[in-house]
Amino acid sequence: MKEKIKNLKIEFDNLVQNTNEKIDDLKVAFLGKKGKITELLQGLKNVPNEEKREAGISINNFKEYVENKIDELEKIYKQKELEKEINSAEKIDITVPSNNKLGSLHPITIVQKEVEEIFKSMGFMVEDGNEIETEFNNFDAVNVPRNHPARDMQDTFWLDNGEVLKTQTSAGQNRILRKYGAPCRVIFPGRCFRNESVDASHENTFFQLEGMMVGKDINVANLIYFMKTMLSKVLKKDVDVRLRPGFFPFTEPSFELDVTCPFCGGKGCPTCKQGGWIELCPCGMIHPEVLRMGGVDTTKYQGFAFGLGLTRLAMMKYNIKEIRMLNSGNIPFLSQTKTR
Ligand code: FA5
Repeated sequence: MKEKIKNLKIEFDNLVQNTNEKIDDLKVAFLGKKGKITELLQGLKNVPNEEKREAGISINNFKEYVENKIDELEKIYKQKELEKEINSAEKIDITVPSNNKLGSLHPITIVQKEVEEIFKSMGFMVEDGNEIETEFNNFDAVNVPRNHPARDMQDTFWLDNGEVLKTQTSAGQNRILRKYGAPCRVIFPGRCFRNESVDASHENTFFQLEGMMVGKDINVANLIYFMKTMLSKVLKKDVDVRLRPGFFPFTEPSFELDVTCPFCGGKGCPTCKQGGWIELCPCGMIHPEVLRMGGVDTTKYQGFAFGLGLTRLAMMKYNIKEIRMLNSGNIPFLSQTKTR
């Protein structure tokens, strides 16, 4: 047995010298189920009893030697592979002159900036919002109690920790009211997410721009004035607006605000489905419960709020018929709106 082990060790050492990265073959040949070490172990039964113990120890020592050597070879092989990868990886030559093609702003960003400037000129502040919101901010704080059917109006992406991907910019209302109190004029644009089927005019990820004005004697006429002024400026033509009754738990009364179709001027065309009006911006007078939860004294103050569909507004402004183009990352399409 001793002689056998000695010869096998010589054979193994020779193979290790010339393995040429065929480590797996070596492993199978020596450590595999039908490998040479298994064979040695099976041969133990033929060894005289008085030599069995010593032979067993020798085989195990040899096995350990082979295992360690193979481990070592595997480590060396991995290191070599890594070095190969690093050396062949794409190298960036920072000395090559640029082709001068700068990126362009996304159409939605352009419209967002325009709307922000218009509202700023009317005394509004611009705030940021979170994309992950607490259930409280997204629903409870805007008067949508637990188990209320209104929670089903928006298909929500829930996170494992019970928070949500913001379904509406209205989720920022409570935080803004607590931060600024009354009176205040604030807009807060943001990305929203809804777990709904995507089609030419619905995305699961889109932008809204929320606005709130809280003060003394604020009424629906103020709401109409600000919306009309903003939309005329963004669309660069005089537009009329009209209000239709709507329902939102966080506004009372609630409205759907329509704008005269900017493509046909209200005469009727395929875009407005011949009606002459396009639905653009749900809005209403802030529900007293929402103001109260935001710490505002409702005996002194009222306010209006609106939730402009910013993605839809960008589509209208640039005559984009397919909403999916906006999230497509298609550079030729996105760079058509030249402004930086
Ligand atoms: C809301 O989200 C309310 N939070 C708006 C609001 C704010 C009302 C303040 C009153 C006061 P709604 O679910 O209708 O409402 O969405 C508002 C706008 O977001 C829509 O008019 C539409 O322009 C846009 N929008 C909604 N869902 C999608 C979608 N899947 N893809 C693209 N735009 C969408």
